[in-house]
Amino acid sequence: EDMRELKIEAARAALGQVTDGMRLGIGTGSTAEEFVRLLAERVENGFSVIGVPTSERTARLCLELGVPLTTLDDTPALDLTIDGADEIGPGLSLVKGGGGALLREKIVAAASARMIVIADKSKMVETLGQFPLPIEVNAFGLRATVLAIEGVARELGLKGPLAIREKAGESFVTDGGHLIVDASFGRIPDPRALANALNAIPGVVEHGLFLDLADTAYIAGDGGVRAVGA
Ligand code: DER
Repeated sequence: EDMRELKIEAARAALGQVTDGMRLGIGTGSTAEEFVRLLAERVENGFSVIGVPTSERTARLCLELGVPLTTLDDTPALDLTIDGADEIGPGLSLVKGGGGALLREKIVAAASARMIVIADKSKMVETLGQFPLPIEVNAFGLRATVLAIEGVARELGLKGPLAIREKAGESFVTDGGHLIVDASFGRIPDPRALANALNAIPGVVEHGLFLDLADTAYIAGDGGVRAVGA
């Protein structure tokens, strides 16, 4: 099947977990957008949900398709977040941030009682790190922050180029006004140790290691969709 079909199947499986009246966190990326499209159909048929979008991009799609939106200020406790991932590793550890929305995605996921990840089978990995790890950094002191990231990586035996994410020849700027450093470590054997070390760097706003956040993943493959537990 083509990739889009797989994303739609994973999204449809997650939709089955959404019940009337739920307060949702709505993810970012092409798979999450298939979920928004399916959710919008249910809303058209009288389903009542409200959602907190994890990016301006997702917000625009929800507005266009009629999915009712709210904010975390008005709705600080969410029932369920549905989002994609760039990599899904052991214990449903995730690398996220390929779409640049990792800060709002993690804030929304952390405010939710449950998090379901939807993905095609290509996202499943034995060890995280093949996908460059997105690290959201404050623009102030960027070079010092990059040095600090290199330092903690070296201490953890991780090596690999760091790149400031660009878009159309300029530095990519997130919805939150920050920059993103993509770290190509290749393999991250101990994601928890790296997450803790990155969290201690003042200039690091957030990173794309989502650990102990996802409860279930719906993975679409050739034989259909399978549910993977944490
Ligand atoms: O940026 C993100 O975290 C997205 O969820 C991304 O990781 C998945 O995007 P995709 O569904 O388009 O692969």
